[in-house]
Amino acid sequence: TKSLRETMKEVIPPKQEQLKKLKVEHGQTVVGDVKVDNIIGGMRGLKAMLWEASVLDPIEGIRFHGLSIPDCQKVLPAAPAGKEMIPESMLWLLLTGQVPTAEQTKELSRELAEKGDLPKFVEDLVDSFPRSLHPMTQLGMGVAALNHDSQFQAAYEKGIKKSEYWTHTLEDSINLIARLPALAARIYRNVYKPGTELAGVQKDLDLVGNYSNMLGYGHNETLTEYLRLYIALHGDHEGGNASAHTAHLVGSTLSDPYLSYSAALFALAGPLHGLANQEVLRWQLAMQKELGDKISQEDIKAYLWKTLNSGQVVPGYGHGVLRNPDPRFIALQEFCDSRSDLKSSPIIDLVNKTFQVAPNVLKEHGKTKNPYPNVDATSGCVLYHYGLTEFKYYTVIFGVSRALGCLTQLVWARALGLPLERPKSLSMDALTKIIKQ
Ligand code: FCX
Repeated sequence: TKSLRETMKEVIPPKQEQLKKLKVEHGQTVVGDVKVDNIIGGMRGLKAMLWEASVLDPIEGIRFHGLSIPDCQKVLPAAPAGKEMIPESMLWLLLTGQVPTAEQTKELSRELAEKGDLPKFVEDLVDSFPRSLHPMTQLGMGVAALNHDSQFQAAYEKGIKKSEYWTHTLEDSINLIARLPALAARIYRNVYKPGTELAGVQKDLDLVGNYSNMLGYGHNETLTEYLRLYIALHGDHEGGNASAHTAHLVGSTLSDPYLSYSAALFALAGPLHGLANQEVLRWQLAMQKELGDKISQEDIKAYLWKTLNSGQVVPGYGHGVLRNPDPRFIALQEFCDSRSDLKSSPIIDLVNKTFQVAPNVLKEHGKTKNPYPNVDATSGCVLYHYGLTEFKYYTVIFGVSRALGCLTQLVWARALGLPLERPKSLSMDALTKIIKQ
């Protein structure tokens, strides 16, 4: 069977050809207009970025190299004793566009475990942070510090050909993904369980098997399986979202993968993006506290209106692109439905009940373009159910996941020789001048 590197060497030349052809034959073809609304509206809907691994359809949701989430759940290999697709098989798909065999997936798990230990100075750095420093700040700083060992940076300093950039970018990306569980688990231990022992990386476990074990949940196979699914599912969501776009922008300056992904993590840390999963749980628990045990649809409706009338958003609902329930939300709901303990969990029940009511309330409210749940509407609740109740940590798990897509695109950006990103900005006066012309 072919290795990941051999596969990449095979799939890159046809893509380079495809790009060349696009440039030569269609370089001047118009694919859309730029409206003033796009310029002042956060560039919504503007087709202005190349992103190879996934495309987001407003109705169908995300597809990874053409495969929908249910497709991926069918074909992507699981952990040896598990059923859910694992991040390693998703990473292989994102990078190569091909579904890996069980053997290829296992080999990638082995490589990641082999490379999973943190350098001592990063352990010391993370241990020196105050416990009160937000876990996302710690994660971003830890990832940036890992660039001490960047192969790309070392090779660039020595002087390498542009055509070789991608190989070093790939090595850095693999090393970074391998080290994320140890880094993220160390942050969890330091902040929430200080003084307790932290398990080491076990060479025979898959990436999430190790992560769950280091978090102290290795004994809970359902939670470990959930984390496998969650981390594989969140891996990529096309290029325009804030974290992916940030990684792409920073990477386009030839910053190494560690610095690029560190920057992306600080975009993920915003409440309108990755922090939403922490907000959802806070909001649902406040609802539970206020409304008590027997909550009716009318109660939920009234609570939703209270949130909206106080000028706040309903966390976990709405999306910049999606206009239907997020298939990632559906996949996580199905996971819960298939396990009796989760099905009867009060917090998961409340998420379900909210889903029955919220879309109509949001439609009536009439502001959001998408009244349906996004993935964050449910993602934290299973963690909460199993005792991982520290909300502030939830975005870190998202951060372990999003590396798959952001780093894949960095490899492709280097393989395709994509240039420095540099859109044109305008002042309002400059814009008005153009409008008057
Ligand atoms: N509750 C109340 N109002 C909402 C809303 C919600 N869930 N979602 C959007 N709106 C409002 C917006 O605030 C905006 O109001 P304004 O005109 O007064 O500024 C109006 O509806 C139009 O927004 P819309 O175009 O539909 O949405 P945007 O693309 O601007 O924003 C996000 C998309 C996701 C930021 C928005 O829906 C939101 O704030 N949702 C709640 C937070 C959340 O769940 N974030 C997670 C998103 C995602 F999954 C991720 O990236 O991680």
